[in-house]
Amino acid sequence: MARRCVQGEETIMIRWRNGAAALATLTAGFVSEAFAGTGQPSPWQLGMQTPVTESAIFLNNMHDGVNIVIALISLFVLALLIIVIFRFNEKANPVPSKTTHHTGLEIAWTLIPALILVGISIPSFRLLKMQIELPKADITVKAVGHQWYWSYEYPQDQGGGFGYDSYMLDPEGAKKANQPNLLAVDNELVLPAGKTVVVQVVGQDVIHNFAIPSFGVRMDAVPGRLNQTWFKTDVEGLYYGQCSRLCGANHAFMPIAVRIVSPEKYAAWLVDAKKKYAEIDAKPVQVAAE
Ligand SMILES: [Cu+2]
Repeated sequence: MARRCVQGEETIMIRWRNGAAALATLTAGFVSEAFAGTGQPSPWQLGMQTPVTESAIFLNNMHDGVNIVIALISLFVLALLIIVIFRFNEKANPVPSKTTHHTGLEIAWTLIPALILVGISIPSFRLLKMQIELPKADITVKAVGHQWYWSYEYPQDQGGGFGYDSYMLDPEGAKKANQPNLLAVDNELVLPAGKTVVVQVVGQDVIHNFAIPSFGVRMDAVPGRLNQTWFKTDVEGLYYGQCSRLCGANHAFMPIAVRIVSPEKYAAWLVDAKKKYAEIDAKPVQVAAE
């Protein structure tokens, strides 16, 4: 009888494992392909926006991987619960075991979760290092969060020397520009493809947050503190983000729009932008800790 039960359990476990693997593959496939938008959310989206930078790809893989671990653990616990419900209810098991300790089991259920966490922490710290360690910048720009808009500054020594404000377009303006409502802005942050861009992020009044999902970038804009983040993408296009720190009444209405263009187009844009925007004395700010 006991032998049959163990075999039955094994069959159940194998079935569960196969089912879980199929589900995980299905989920990962759907999440990363079918429902993701590039640079903006898409209707019925389930997963992250399509990643276009190295750290965003890493971040997405990490997210999908951890999701699979979560799914497997949840299914395992569910399977244990189902086994307990059917095999150890009062009818099926009228005389319960009086066991209170099982050393092997206690070591296992301490050690295995700890090892799973260590396993997750290794890629997690690698990702953190990738995001925190700034590579040598080809271009440095400054993003300043205000209640409730962003302003961008291009330093003099990189052909810039100007800055401008970036406000959300009203619904009619967004429609006219054929861009999504609540994400479209009047003046986009224009940057070249294939270059390492370091963004210095600071807040003018309260704490804002400079976040662009497709770049895997999310950095607090704190008054009196200069934070830095970076990205590099080869994919030209328009990428939207939003202020991601509650900053007041119009927090939801200060989107970020980054247009990635070819280096040639960027050079041409710089010339035009210099004429268009009033000159300011923008220099890359040195960080005391560096
Ligand atoms: Cu804000």
